[in-house]
Amino acid sequence: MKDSNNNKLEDLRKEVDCLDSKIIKLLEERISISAKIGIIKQNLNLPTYTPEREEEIKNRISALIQDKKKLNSILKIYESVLYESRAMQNEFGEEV
Ligand code: PRE
Repeated sequence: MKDSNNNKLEDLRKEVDCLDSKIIKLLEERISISAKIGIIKQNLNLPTYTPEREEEIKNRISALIQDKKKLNSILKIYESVLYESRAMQNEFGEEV
């Protein structure tokens, strides 16, 4: 029983590692694109923070989440993603 639980734990952690690798790749891609958006906004003299676009993103992802029990957690994660996206636009916009 203990052995089988240990094996299961190891397998599940491997799955988490595999998902983390994919998430990191996608987050890096998202940040790069957001930095490009940041440069265009700078050129157009637009503010980094666009609340109506963030609302649209949150509504869109809320509709995509199938298991509504996970909705609040995922929305919280997205709050951080958007917060950091804005910070990156301000910090690294010129480098991309
Ligand atoms: C982005 C970042 C900041 C804004 O407040 C809204 C959205 C995002 O990361 O999705 C990108 C962006 O700047 C934009 O779409 O206008």
